[in-house]
Parts: sequence; C-alpha cells; structure tokens
Amino acid sequence: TTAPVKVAVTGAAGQICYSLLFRIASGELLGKDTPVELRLLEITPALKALEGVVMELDDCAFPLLAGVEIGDDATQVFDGVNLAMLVGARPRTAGMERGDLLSANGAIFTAQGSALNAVAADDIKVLVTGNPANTNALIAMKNAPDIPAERFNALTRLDHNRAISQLAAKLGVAVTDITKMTIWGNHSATQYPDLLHAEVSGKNAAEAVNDQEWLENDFIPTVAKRGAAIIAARGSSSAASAANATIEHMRDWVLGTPDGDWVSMAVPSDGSYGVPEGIISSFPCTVSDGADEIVQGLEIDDFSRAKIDASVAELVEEKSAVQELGLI
Ligand code: NAX
Repeated sequence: TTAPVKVAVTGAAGQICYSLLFRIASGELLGKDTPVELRLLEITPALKALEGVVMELDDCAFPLLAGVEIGDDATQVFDGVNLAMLVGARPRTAGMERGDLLSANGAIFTAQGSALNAVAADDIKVLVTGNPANTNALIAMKNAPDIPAERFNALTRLDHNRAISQLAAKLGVAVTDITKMTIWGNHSATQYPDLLHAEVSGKNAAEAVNDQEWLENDFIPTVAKRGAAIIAARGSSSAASAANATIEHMRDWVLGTPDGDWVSMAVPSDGSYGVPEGIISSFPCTVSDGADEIVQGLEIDDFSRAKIDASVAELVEEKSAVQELGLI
C-alpha cells in the first residue's frame, strides 16, 4: 500500500471546503488508489464549526481517508505536507479600503508562506484559491524563499471552466469538444478569456463562433463577471464550482494534462508573452512529471495584446501595493 499523501487545506470550515474536503477524501484529487491525510487549518473561532465538518467526514467512512488533523497553528498543521490548498482568505467587507484588504490578506499569506517554508515536505505544491488569489500566492511565495518559486500557483481554473461552458453553450456542442482554452492574467474582472487559440473539435473556436460582437461584448464579460452573477442568483459566492476547479487544477498539476490540450494556471511568470517576471499570472500550461510549463509560440494579435497587457498591469499594480506595505 502507498503512504498517504498529506494534503493541507485552509479555510476548512468555509463554504468552498464544505465541497472540497469531501471530494479530496473520496479520491477525486489523486485517484482511487491513493490514500490521503487531511491537515485542516482554520482561525480559532471557526474550529468548533470545523469539528462538525470533521464529524461529517468521519460519517462518510471514506476508505481512502487515512487521517484528519485540525488546528489554528499553521506550523503544526503544515508539518510534512505534500500539497497545500490555500482557500481561506479575508473577504472584503463594507467600508474596507483596498489597502486594508491587502494588509489583512498579507498577514495571512506571509504567515502561511513562512510556515510552509519551515515545515512542508520537499515536494510541496501550493495552490492559492483565496482572493486576491494571484497576489496572495505571490506573497506566500516571497515568504517561502527555500521552496522553488514554481511550486506556487493561483487558481484561474474556475474561469477556464466557465469559458468552456459558455463557448459550448453558444455553439451547441459538448464541453468535451472544446480544447486549448486559455485565461490570461489576473483572477479578476480584467482577466482575458481567449477564444483565438481555443479549438472546437480541432477547429479554431473564434472562427467557429464568427461573431466578434458576441466575443467582445458577451463572452468575455460573462466569464469575467460570472462570480458576481452567482452571488446575485444564489446569495453567496461560488462554492461547489470553485471547489471543483481547485481539485482539477491540483489534480492536473500532480498527474499531468492530457496530450493535445492545455489548461489555464496562474504561475510565476518567466517573461513569456511579454508578461514581466515577478508576478503570478495566468497562462496556457501543460504539465508532465509534476512540473508545469507555459505553452510557447502562440501568436498574440493586437486585440489579445491589449487585453493581456491590461490584466498584467493590474497585477503589477497589486504587486507594488503589497511591496509598499512591506509584505514582500
Ligand atoms: P468562506 O468565508 O465561506 O470561508 C473562508 C474560511 O476561511 C472561513 O471559514 C474563515 O474562518 C477561514 N479563514 C480566514 N482566515 C484564515 C486563516 N488565516 N487561516 C485559515 N483559515 C482562515 O469563503 P469561501 O466561499 O469558502 O471562499 C474562500 C475564498 O475563495 C475567498 O477568498 C473567495 O474570494 C475565494 N474564491 C476564489 C475563487 C477563484 O476562482 N480563485 C472563486 C471562488 C471564491 O470566490
């Protein structure tokens, strides 16, 4: 039998995790042959609620769940972990300025970055879902100098999946007919979902759509503002779909992407496509042997260039804001 993989999850008593933890424990992250041990981090006032979630995990009697530990001390919870999903973050509340939001999250992600640096396993991979995800991932990365930078990713897979779903609906095709979708930039309203390189049954998606007006004024804003539409309809933010995307990103990062396709991942930029080094930005990526690589050689036209540049400019600005706050 294989040794259990230790998976840390933060924000474990929150709504995304109410879906995420059960799917990890049932084997959807690493497959039906790999036992997992959950290490769940929460803030002290949420530990009681988390105990209730753990009771429910117990009550599922998941064959692959080798153990669950909970706590409010990152250094204890992250000890020896192989994978970390950083979901917990400080949401923006009424009256909060952007600087307040960045400092509140900065405090969380500096502490978690340095705890991972101190105690995580050598093969650690860290995926940040908590918003502002790209910049939170950057803060954690900069506070973990002994962990290779490329082990820090942020989540744009939900945006990626939303883009696939919208395109499939527009063309009346199955989601499985769509490949090579890309989200560029920040997980925010400036993100650029790119149809110019996507394919529908192997043919160019933008040509298949053949409707620039829909692409610019319907598709892109619908994908970029989908989070707000979910809140308006459901009364709370995306949870099950965010958990699904978090699972899919981490699963592909560990097990690899399929031949002939790629996924969107926010990774530390290596300067590809004119995106400056020093930020964590979303790119088309493939994964093999547990290492992600930015897909090279895509042609970027003027329309895409302007969209990518705008989202990247926002990331550069977020980076200088956290630099000014002394967080990185
Ligand atoms: P909830 O507010 O339901 O849960 C967050 C949990 O995090 C709470 O239980 C809170 O106690 C905990 N927490 C806060 N500080 C913590 C700390 N220092 N250590 C450990 N736990 C801590 O939010 P939920 O709906 O689960 O969303 C979580 C995060 O995901 C939010 O930041 C949200 O904005 C973000 N999202 C990101 C998405 C993405 O695609 N990247 C999409 C969905 C979601 O909006």
